[in-house]
Amino acid sequence: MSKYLVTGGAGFIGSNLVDELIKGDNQITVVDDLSMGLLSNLPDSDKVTFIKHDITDHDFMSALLINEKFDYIVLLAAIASVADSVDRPYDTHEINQEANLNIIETIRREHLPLKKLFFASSAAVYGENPILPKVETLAVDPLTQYAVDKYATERAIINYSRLYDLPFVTVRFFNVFGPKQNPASPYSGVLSIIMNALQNDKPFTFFGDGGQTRDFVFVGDVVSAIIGLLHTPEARADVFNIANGQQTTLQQVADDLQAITGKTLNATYKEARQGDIRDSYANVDKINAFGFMTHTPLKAGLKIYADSV
Ligand code: UD2
Repeated sequence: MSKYLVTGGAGFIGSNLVDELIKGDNQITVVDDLSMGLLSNLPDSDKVTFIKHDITDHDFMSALLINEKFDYIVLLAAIASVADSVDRPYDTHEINQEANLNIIETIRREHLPLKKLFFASSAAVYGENPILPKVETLAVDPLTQYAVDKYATERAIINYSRLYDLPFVTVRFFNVFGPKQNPASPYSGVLSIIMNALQNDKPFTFFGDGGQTRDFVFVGDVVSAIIGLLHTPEARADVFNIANGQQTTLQQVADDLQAITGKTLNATYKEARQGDIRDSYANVDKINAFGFMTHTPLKAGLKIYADSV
């Protein structure tokens, strides 16, 4: 039996991961403050222990790690939105950086046994570096507090792993979509907002002209990458892009969703959001070299998503 800690485990990506982990001989502790996540995202299983708590409570998190001695730790709790971080820079720093630093420092200080720790950084660290596709060796250009804190934590993960020989790994998520993405928040991923608008005949606003590009990656593929990295000992002290490796305009993906659902989007166009990146897509050669990450074609992923809501 393996013991997992998933921070942010009631959130979109975390709960999809938990759904997969309960298929094995695992015990999973979820710490989530339910600021974005939903308790209803979590499966009703005696393999899952849910703790509603804020990861910025350092004493609480340190005591949990020391008492439980997890085999695997997956750090997904975050202010997950670039736009939200622009409004809340200090909260972003406390959640996306300091809380995670406390966790890795506790592991180091207490010499906790651990098979692997995974931290989710973001494609936001590449900023407006015009070179495409984004490859892990590119110079970073963190444009918002969100990107600064994600990058700082990513570096701390790699540095701790090297300095103290700890099994830590980090990734840069591109635009993840799929079942359980909460459309209730304006800060949720754009595809969940479009899907919600289509289903409930609500208006949708394109921030910008719809010509911005993203690398949309299906959440099931992201889960395959997380689990693969957790169980590949040589994947450590390193960072990997997690994406589909395809560049798609927002307009194109909105058109695809309209075709799949058979509904018409009631769309308006406004100014681009502050801190928004124009173009983004990933080189995924590095993660693909392991062979464990699945790549669901975009339209197939959109169909699975549409069928789930
Ligand atoms: C995503 C991630 C973020 C970070 C970043 C890295 C989400 C929710 N956020 O931010 O965590 O990793 O990638 O680059 O996955 N948009 C509209 N109308 C709306 C909402 C969004 O036009 O109602 C636009 C938005 O201005 C942007 C695009 O859609 O140009 C994607 O927005 P997003 O919030 O889904 O994701 P992004 O790329 O800002």
